[in-house]
Amino acid sequence: MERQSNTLPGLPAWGRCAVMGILNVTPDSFSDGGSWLDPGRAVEHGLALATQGADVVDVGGESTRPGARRVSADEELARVLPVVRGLAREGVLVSIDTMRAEVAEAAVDAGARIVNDVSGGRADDRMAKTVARSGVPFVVMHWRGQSDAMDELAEYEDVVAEVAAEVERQMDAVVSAGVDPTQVIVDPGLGFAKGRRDDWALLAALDAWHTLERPILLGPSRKRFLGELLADPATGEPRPARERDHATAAAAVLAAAQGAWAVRVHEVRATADAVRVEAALRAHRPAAGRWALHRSR
Ligand code: PMM
Repeated sequence: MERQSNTLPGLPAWGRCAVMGILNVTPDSFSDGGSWLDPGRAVEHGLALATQGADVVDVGGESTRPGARRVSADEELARVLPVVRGLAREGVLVSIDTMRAEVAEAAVDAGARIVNDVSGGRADDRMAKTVARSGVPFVVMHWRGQSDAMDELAEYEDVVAEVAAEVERQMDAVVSAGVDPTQVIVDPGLGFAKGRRDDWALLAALDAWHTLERPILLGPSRKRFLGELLADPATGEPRPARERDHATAAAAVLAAAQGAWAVRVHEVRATADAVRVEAALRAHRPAAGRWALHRSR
């Protein structure tokens, strides 16, 4: 499958899979909740992620872990705005992880340059028009419902085909609302209304997503499918979230090898190194895509 150029208007062309570092300014995210609630500490952590190799820092003020309840818009704004402003002032490329148009608009005014909406514009009808006005790239992730209900919505016959078709429909919807099609980034939404087997199937088939002709973002970081893969053999308990970073880097490099535009991760350094290894390998491949070895007999 022909891969699209992986460039977006107004953003750098990294020439490899980009790394989006996660900065959750929340008390309850599943793996880093509570660590960065203080705005000063959050900005410091965002700067550290950039130093470790994050090309983008994704700031979120509302947890989307399975079962999570929503916070008010005021609370979300109070959490994210000082952090977005502080990082943008330091020259960090910031994306805002929000399902609210009001938060997206205020964050772009504060310096965010990408809107990452896990609902792809479905949770707030004003989102697509707001993003269209702002003119920044927009992540349309696969989403079937809010976190307190999403586990029951993980029913598929052919997860790869259905998830891609639903994202394509949502892409059409946001473009009808005025979003420039060249600004859309697509994301299969690992862990969102997905079972463990669904996540593996989506990662295995990421290459097929190039039919959508849009840059692909993938968020495997510390997710349940990795925890279950690495479960304790004696107890069957999933590996704790903070001990899933090596597996995350491996999943990230597999996404990069399938042409992902970016991967979204908590622990940046390992993945930043891994995507560079993938890019170097690609640069050393012959144009025809395979080596011709000549046997002497
Ligand atoms: N996953 C989470 C939050 N935001 N955004 C995108 N685009 N893709 C994802 O897979 C994604 C996301 C949940 O993970 P977290 O609570 O650790 O941030």
